[in-house]
Amino acid sequence: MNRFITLFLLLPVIVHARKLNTPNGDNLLYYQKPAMHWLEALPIGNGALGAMIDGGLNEERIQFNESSLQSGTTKKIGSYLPFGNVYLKWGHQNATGYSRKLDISKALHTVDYKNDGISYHRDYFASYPDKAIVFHVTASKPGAISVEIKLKGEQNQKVQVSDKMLSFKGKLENDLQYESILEIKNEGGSYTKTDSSILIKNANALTLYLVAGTSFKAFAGNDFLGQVPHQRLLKDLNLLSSTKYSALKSRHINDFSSLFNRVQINLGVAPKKNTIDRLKAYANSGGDPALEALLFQYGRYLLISASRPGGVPANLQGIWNQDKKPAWYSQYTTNINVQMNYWPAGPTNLGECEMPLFAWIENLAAVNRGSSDPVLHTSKGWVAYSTNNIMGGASTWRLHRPGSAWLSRHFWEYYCFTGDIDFLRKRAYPLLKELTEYWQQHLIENKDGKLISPDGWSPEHGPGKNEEDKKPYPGASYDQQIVYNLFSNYLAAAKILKLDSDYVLTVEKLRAKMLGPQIGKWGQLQEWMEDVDDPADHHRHNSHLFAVYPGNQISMIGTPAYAKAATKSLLARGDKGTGWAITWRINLWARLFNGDQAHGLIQKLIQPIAATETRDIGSGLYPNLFDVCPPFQIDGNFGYTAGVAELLLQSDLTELILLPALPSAWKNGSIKGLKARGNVTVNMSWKNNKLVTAELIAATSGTYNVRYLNKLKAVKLSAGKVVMLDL
Ligand code: FUC
Repeated sequence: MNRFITLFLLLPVIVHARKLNTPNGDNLLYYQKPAMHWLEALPIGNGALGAMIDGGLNEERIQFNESSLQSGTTKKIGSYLPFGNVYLKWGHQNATGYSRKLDISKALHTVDYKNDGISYHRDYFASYPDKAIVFHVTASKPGAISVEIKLKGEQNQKVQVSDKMLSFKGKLENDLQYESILEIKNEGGSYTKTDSSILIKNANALTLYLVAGTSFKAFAGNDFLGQVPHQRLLKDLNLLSSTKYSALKSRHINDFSSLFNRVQINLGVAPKKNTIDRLKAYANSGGDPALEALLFQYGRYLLISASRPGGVPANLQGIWNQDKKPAWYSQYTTNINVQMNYWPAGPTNLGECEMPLFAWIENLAAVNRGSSDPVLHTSKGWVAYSTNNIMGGASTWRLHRPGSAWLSRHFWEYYCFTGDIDFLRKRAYPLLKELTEYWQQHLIENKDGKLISPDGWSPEHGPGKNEEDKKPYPGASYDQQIVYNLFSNYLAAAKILKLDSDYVLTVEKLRAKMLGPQIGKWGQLQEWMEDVDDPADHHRHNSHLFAVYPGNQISMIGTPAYAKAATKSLLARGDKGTGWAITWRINLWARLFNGDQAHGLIQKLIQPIAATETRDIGSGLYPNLFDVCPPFQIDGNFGYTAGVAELLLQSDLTELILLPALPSAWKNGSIKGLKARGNVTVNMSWKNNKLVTAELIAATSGTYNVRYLNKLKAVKLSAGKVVMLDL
C-alpha cells in the first residue's frame, strides 16, 4: 500500500475584521507568542502524517512527518525519521495582537495577528478523510498575501523546481523510497521562481499542495517494500485541487469531532489565561481542575491524531519527530511504552484508533513466528525483543519474553469494550491460544511444585536485568502476572466462543498451579520470587504491579490482602519518575481506590518544563503539553488520560464501579461517554464529591452489576436505552 499524504495551503482572502478575543474554552490550548521551539509547537496529525508549526512570523516552518518513513528492516531496528520542512517567509516583523490556538475538539490550529494594519488569520488542520494537512489563511485586505515558499528534505535532497511545483525524493538505506511534492496555486497577484523557491506577490488567494509518501507496504512481513508513491501523489494532487476549502474543513471537523465528542468532561471552568500562564499558576497554587480536564482530552486528541485505521501505530512520539536520531529510535518498546499508548482507547471510546496496533502486533507475530534467530526460535507461539519497528525488525538489546503475551491483552480488551465477537473469534482467540500454548511449554515447576517462568526479569532493574549476567531469573512477578493474565484472557475467550473445552480444562489446571503473588517481609508485594525487595527501590518501572493495572488479578474488592501489599509497594516506589512512570502510578492508585494519592501525582505531572530543558528532571509537561520523560515521550500523555478515566469508572465483564477513586479536588463535575467493559456507556455527575446522576446505556440487553461506594445493584439494561440509576 502506498502511503502518501497531501499537505496543501489554501489562502483565500476573506475580507472581514476578526475580533481578537481571549479564548478560554475548555478544549483550547492558547498561546500569545509564536512557537520558536519544536516543543512549543502545537501538533496536528491524521494518523498518516503529522506536522508541527513553529518559526514564528518571519519564517514560519511546517515540520512534517509521514508515519512510515523508517530506516529499519525486518532484521534491524532503524529509526522513525523526520520527512521534511516547508518554509514560509512572511517577513511580518510588526505583528501585534498575536494568538495561537489549538481547539482539540475540532483538531483546528489557528493563528491570528495584525501586521502593518492588516489582520491575518490562519487555520491549520490534518484531515483524515482527505489525507491532507490544510492551511487556510485569510487577510483583512485583498492582495495582502506575499510569501517566499521553500521545501526542504531532511537529507538535503536536491529540490526540483518546476512550474509552481517543488519536490524531492530519495531512498533510505533499507531501500524504502519516498517522495514529496509541493504544488502552489495563486489566485491573483504574481509568482516567480528561483532554483530552490517560489515567490508569491500580492495574491488574493494562494494554495499550496504538499503530498508525500513512501513505498512502505504495511504489515506484509518481510515483503515491506511496495510501489514508489509517484503516480499516487500526482493523482492525489489533481483530486484535491478541485475540492473547495470549506468542504475540506467541514469534512475534517465532522470526522474528527465524531470521535472526539464521544466523551465530554467537566471538572471546572477554565480561567481566562493562556496555557503557559495556566501551567505556571497550576505549579504555584494548583487549583485548575479544568486544566486537568483539558489534559485528559488532549490525550484523546493526540491518540486520534496519531493512530487511525489503515496507518501504523502511535510510536514513542506518536507521529511527531524532528530528530534524525530520536531517543529510543522513536520506535515501539513493549515493556510498557507502546501498551500505554493505547490504554485510553477502550475506556474513552476510541476503539478504532487501536486498529493500527493490532495490525502491527499481527505483523510482529508473522515475522517472529518460527524465526531462525536462536533467541526468538520457538515451536509454539512467538516471542519478541523489547524494541521493534513497523517492519517487525528489532533492536536486539534484550529479549522480552512476556512482551507478546502483554500485547495480546489489547486484543482481549478490545473485545471487552466493544463486544465485537467476530474480532474475538478471528483475531483475538488465535493469538491468545498460540501464546497460551507457548507458555504451557515454557513454564517449569519450582521446588514447591508451582509453575514459574524460568528466565524472566522485572524490566530494567534487579536480578535478571542484563543478558550479560546470563543468570536466568526464575519466577519474576512481572512474568508470573502477565502469564496469569494471558491464561485468564484465553479462558474467558474460549468460554465465550465455546471452543476447545478440553484445552480449557488444561489451562485452568496450569493457571491454578502457577506461583501467584507473594507478600514479603515488610508487607510488600514481592517483585521477585525471593523476598528481596528493597523499600528504597524507587525504580521507574512498576512491573510487579502489572496485576493491579493494567491486569486485574489483584483488586481492592477481590483480593484485599494483595491490594494492601500492593499499596505498600507503590508507596515505596514513591512519586518521582519518568512521565510514563508517574502516569502508570496514577492508574495504580486509581485501582487501589486512592484518588487523592493519584491526584498528588497529577499535580507532579502538571509541572511546566521549558522547551529548552535538557537536564533529567523527571516528569512534567513541555509548553505544548507534551509529556516529559525526559526527553519528550508521548506515552505519558496517554497514560494520564487512561488514569483520569480509571479514577472515574472501573469495570470488568462482571461489574462496573462508579467513581471508585474520585479525588477530593474534583468536588463537582461530570463526565459523559466513558465506556465500561461489556460495552456500556456511562454518564455521571457529582456534587460535593458525591455521585448525583448516573446514566447507563448498554449495547446489549442484560443484567449488569453496578457498584457505588458500598452498594452493589443488579441493573436490567435494554440495548440502546438510557437508564438513569436511582442511587
Ligand atoms: C523503557 C523505559 C525507558 C524509556 C524506553 C522507551 O526502556 O524504561 O524509560 O521509556 O522504554
